[in-house]
Amino acid sequence: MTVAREFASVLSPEGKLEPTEAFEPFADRLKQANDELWGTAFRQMKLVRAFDREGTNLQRQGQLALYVQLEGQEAAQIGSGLATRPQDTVFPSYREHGVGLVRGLDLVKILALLRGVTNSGWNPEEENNFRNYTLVIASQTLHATGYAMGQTLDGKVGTGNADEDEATIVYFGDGSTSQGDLNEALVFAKSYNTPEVFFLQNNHWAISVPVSVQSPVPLYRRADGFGIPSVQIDGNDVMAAWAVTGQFMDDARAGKGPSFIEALTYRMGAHTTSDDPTKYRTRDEEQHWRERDPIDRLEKYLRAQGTTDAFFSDIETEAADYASDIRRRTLALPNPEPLQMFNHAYAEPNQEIERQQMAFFDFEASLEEDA
Ligand SMILES: Cc1ncc(C[n+]2csc(CCOP(=O)(O)OP(=O)(O)O)c2C)c(N)n1
Repeated sequence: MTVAREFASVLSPEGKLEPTEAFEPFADRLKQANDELWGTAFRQMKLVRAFDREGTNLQRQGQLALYVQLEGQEAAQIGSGLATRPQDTVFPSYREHGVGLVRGLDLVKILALLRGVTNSGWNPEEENNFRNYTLVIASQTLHATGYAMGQTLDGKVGTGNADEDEATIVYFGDGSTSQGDLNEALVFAKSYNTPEVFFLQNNHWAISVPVSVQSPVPLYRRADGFGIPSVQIDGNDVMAAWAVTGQFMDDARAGKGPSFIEALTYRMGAHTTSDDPTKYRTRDEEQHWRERDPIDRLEKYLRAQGTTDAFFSDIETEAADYASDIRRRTLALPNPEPLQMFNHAYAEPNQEIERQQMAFFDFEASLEEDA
């Protein structure tokens, strides 16, 4: 396994501020941050990890059809999410529970999807522009690029009003880089100079396929071929994720066009609860990444700054309460009316959907007659 040397990083695994050369262009941004921000980042990373473990437990207990684990990717998600502004739009893939949390999404909505009691789950406009999950690999990169083209056409970019200018950020994995959709999205993004950040979480595995099989060169360098500036960052460093994403989102809102971030991170869990990573990866590799845990390293930093034990124990309690509340509300989710699934397929009445709805109604009624 190769880990690139030249990534932008500032917070070392020991929790010390040790900026790498590649971080230098972003170093000034750290002056806009303070320990309150890092305290917030720490809290959110702990909450989403507690959510993640509860989600896994619920699936193991038969309460969810499937669960998609994010453990290990908290810094990439929380750091980049905290660098967005409310007016920005976020296009996630299916593992971005941490970004959803930062954007204020009630994460029970994600579990409702995975429990099979909703087809989609939320209206992005009511959820701080956090779009629905996408299971078809890389398709969201096209949605994001189209949306970002719209932001430009609507005159919402580069007006000089930092409180109103908009940008889009789209999340995808290393496996997505092998899809045509992403490559088409990059072409259109550059051609139309979209206000967009492509945020790749390279967690080293596309299910059981290692990233080394997909690309002999570091993935951030693919952006070069499209003329899109790119940076590889230490994805387990919340400060680097925040600073680099913040810079690129500012550039996007200012009309400077798209950019590409490759966050080197690791999924500590399985691809989903249907997967068994012991079949394809080693304990040594997992241990290597365990020692780079994003939450531990921020805790070390905060403790060295004099953060009190009480701060950490309060968050521990809050995270446990949060997970219990998620469980309680997930188990209380009502089963949907079967016919409801036809309601949101089209905005306007549609005869074919109405025909299917009637056919389904008759089918359901026939089951009751048989009973
Ligand atoms: C178009 C398409 N092809 C194949 C799949 C099956 N599939 C689901 S997840 C996955 C791997 C994705 O890996 P990556 O993009 O690295 O994201 P990660 O799951 O590691 O976050 C594949 C091939 C799919 N969902 N969509």
